[in-house]
Amino acid sequence: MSTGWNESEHEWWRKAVFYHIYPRSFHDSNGDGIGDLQGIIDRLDYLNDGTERSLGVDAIWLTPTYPSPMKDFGYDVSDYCNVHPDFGDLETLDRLIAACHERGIRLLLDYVPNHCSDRHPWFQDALRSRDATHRDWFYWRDPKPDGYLPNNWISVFGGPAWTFHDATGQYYLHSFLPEQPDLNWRNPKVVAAMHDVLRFWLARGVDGFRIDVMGMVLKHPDLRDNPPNPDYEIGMPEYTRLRADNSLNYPDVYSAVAGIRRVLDEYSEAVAVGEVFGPPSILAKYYGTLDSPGLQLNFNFQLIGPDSKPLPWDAERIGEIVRAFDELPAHAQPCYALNNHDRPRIVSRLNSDGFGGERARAACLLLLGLRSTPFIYYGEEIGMVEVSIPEDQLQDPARFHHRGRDPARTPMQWDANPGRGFTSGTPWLPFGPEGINVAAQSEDPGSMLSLYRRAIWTRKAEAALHSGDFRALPSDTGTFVFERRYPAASSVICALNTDLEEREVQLPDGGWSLLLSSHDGAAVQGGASLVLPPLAAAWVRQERQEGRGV
Ligand code: TEU
Ligand code: CA
Repeated sequence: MSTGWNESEHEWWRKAVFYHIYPRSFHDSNGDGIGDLQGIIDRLDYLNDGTERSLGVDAIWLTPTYPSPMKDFGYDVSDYCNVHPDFGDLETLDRLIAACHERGIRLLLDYVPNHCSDRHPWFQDALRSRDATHRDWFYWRDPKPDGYLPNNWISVFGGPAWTFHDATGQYYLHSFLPEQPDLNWRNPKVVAAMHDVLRFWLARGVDGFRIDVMGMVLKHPDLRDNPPNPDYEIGMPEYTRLRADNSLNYPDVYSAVAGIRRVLDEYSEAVAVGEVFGPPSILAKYYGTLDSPGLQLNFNFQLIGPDSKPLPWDAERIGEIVRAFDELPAHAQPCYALNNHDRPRIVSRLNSDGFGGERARAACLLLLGLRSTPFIYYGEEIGMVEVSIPEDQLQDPARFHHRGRDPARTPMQWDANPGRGFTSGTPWLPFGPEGINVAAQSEDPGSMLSLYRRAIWTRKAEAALHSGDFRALPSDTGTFVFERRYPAASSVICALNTDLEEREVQLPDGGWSLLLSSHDGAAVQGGASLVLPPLAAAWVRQERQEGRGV
């Protein structure tokens, strides 16, 4: 079975297409309504069986599968080196690793360094007394003289970032829920213990990690107040009332990043992708330098946009974002995602005029056409939508979007059966519309799933797409056009029309032919111009011509 890449390639992740699985919602193998690791094993052939009948992804990232009270659905970890019984056990995870590797699929786990669960033995010990062994593994502060909070920080999920512990008379810091106390990465014992967590999994054969809120692990040493955010507007999430100057991307956080990278480098092919927030100049720091490398990949969420304001589907805005990132040094491999488990799904996000599904098709060719390591969120490839969930069935503790994050976390829809092929029991969250499912789309050449499959396999076959350089081309309003060139092979131009009108794009030099398009009606005329229907994207290809200038 061949999946396309040379297995031992050190920087395999540069060419890879990643697939992000929310394990609770992928496939339930035992009928308890909760997706599990065996369920993922059962569905691996869908992800990549070595043929173009499968999606063809090269790597998978699982959101947390560790023991957890599930207050934040696994981002409250009570044991970093085990598996939650809802998902299976260590033996199931070992089998998943082996089953992935048999198919040439790499497996990334989610590493949650900033905080653990209040049920973690470290925090339970810290609660015992002020001189408990693990007390300074967390941030404890006395009340201010007036009895008030130690600083003005706001939890990302709302409310103060401090909770008072009566028995020991101090506050502890939690950047998220009170049940998620922040670990003190200024304590070398915490760093050593958390580095050992990485080694534990890497030694078991895991290929790397997505790292949760990497930019929070080191804060201002004095935990200084954050300044007010002048751009805050009513209706934005409460935590954005303050700028996170002293709690996010604090300048010495990059030393913690470099330390994590050194551990990864003990295992030659291990990779990490950071969940980081900031403009390209900040993201650059997480990549580090060639002399002092940071994480190999860091998410650029700008194509999704901030919590309060999703990015409008606008060619100029998209082009600015992509071009700005391209200014970074070449080793800073871009890493774009259009969806994840925290953000409204793209089909619904861009649907104010009812054309969200059309935009999502074009977005597929943008995501897979960019110079980037693309991440696809489960269900994105079948156009899953935000599911409206009755108030009494909502489970997510965070409510900064209208209905929290549950609408983007509903079970994968495998077929139109009552259990959607996901479960034989009652699903932990309600299903979306039954018509959106894998079975219905598998054999339909016009479906979203067929488009994703073709785009992924085409990308694999085209050096220009998976390894070519990037060059933005001048183009008319409403369009974003760029070229991917791979010396001595071919060039591919990716053109995006975000307008509701047809557009014609001039192609340099001629000799272009249509490779793939999101919509019927896209056509190359005379090898030199490309007609794009409203809201469409297309890839066109040219054999490398000797002597063509830069
Ligand atoms: O998210 C970090 C984070 O800051 C998000 O809460 C983000 O602001 C928001 O969800 C975007 O809409 C990570 C995880 O991805 C999230 O699921 C966890 O809840 C959070 O960390 C705490 O671990
Ligand atoms: Ca299950």
